[in-house]
Amino acid sequence: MPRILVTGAAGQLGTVLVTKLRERYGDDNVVATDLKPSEDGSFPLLSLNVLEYDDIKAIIQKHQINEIYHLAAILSAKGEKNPRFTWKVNLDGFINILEAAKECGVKKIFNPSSIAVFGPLTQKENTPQYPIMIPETIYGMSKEAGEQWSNYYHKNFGLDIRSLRYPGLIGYDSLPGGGTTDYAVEIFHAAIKEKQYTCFLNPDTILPMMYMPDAIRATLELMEAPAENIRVRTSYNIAAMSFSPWEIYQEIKKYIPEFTINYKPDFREKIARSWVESIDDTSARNDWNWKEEYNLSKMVEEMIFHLSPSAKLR
Ligand code: NAD
Ligand code: AKB
Repeated sequence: MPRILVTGAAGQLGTVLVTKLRERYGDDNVVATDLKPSEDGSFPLLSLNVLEYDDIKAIIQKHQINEIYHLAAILSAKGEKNPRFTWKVNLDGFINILEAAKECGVKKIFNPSSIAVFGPLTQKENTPQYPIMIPETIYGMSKEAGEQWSNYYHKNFGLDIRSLRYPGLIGYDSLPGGGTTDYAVEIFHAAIKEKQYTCFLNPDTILPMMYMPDAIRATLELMEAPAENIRVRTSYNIAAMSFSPWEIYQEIKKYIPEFTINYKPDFREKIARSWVESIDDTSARNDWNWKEEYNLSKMVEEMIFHLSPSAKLR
């Protein structure tokens, strides 16, 4: 039975992932940690700052941890406000996890990466597994460097580190934490509550996205795949859908006809334009049988249903 440590567990992904991990492996086998308590206090959380190396080691030893999901990070938009600190949390924090794992004999680690590793020189459509990667945000730089550190610790110290380049994640039971893709969650809450949304991206800016249940399933399937199947030790491309603000608006309007949108692009538009539009995830499909379940229309239907059970469904 795995004994799991989750860092950054109170965030958008951690909130959902911890619940799933606990369903699967039992409450006592999943130690959730973060800087702060979870927003709704939905599960017990220990305090852990990933910049505190000795504290990481103490938690690993005390709870006999043998697997780590390292989610703690500062995302793309928030990261641009304080680049040096973002680099420190995202990269030094990850290296602390790697070193503590090596020292304490923890062999298996999940380290999420992101489509933010791509940059303006990357092939924009059907982006391959190994394209040119010169990211232009500090978040993307830290994630790209983290991928190289994962590969290095795997090759040199035998750590079984696995990773996904998540697209923007969209879910109904947690809020995003300061990214460029946050609009695709905000738009649902605004559509249901205010019937109006001001989008910080242009109407035609296309980004890869994924519905949270697909992201959780991908994570668990990757982590449970036989080690010999894992042939990418930097991070796997993974895809589900791609759309623009205009396209998701049209889809939501089918359920909330009075919903209106306007556009006031800010610095996040430049970040989004530096990323890619669609992803080739053949390696993930071949190596551990990845397949998405949700496209744009199915995701929108479920989001509206969960956020507003009284909304009129087709
Ligand atoms: P989030 O911002 O919602 O949560 C991150 C959590 O990390 C927060 O709860 C924060 O308190 C915590 N944290 C920050 N600094 C910390 C520190 N020094 N020590 C301990 N905890 C700290 O982010 P998320 O969306 O849940 O993302 C989780 C992971 O998935 C991140 O690594 C992120 O890069 C990656 N990812 C997320 C998305 C997405 O769309 N949500 C897409 C691609 C990759
Ligand atoms: C962000 O927008 O920063 C994140 C991500 C795609 O990594 N959602």
